[in-house]
Amino acid sequence: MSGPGAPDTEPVDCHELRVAVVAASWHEQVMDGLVAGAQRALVEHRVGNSVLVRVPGSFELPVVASALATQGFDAVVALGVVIRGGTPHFEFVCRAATDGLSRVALDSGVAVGFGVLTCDTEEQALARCGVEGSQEDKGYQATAAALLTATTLRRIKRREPLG
Ligand code: DLZ
Repeated sequence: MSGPGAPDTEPVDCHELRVAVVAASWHEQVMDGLVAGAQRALVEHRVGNSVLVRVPGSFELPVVASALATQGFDAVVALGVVIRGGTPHFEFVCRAATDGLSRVALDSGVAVGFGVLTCDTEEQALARCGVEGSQEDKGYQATAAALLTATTLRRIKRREPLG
């Protein structure tokens, strides 16, 4: 699931939102691309209040995202990359990150952007992380999705018109 079908939305003004980006540290070049994409999205959506928190690996994303989601942030963007090796470790880390981040969103009611790449090879990850030569920019996309979701949640809570 990638590439074609991603929405082409114009950045909206999110200057009122407080946003946390939590980023894993494995696979430095890919992570640098994802973090840069997230930061570009924050600027384009005029987010003035944001923090970047690093964690060791993607397995640690949910617990830190959960802590941030309960500290008043309007959106939490989780960034990581898991690359398949020769052991079942890949499945365990991917599932922990995916299930954990879904749970954080549903339990907290805070918008969580899912920017975790799960790839067979580093080449696939580099093609998706927004560096020169990439076809996709998943750090930007995950951040834009979290900001739009946070804006919608804010409107629902304030009983403002939707749509
Ligand atoms: C252990 C591990 C492995 C094998 N691969 C990755 C990876 O590709 N991407 C990633 O973000 N983290 C990886 N980790 C580390 C785990 O996410 C976690 O940090 C450790 O198991 C310690 O809890």
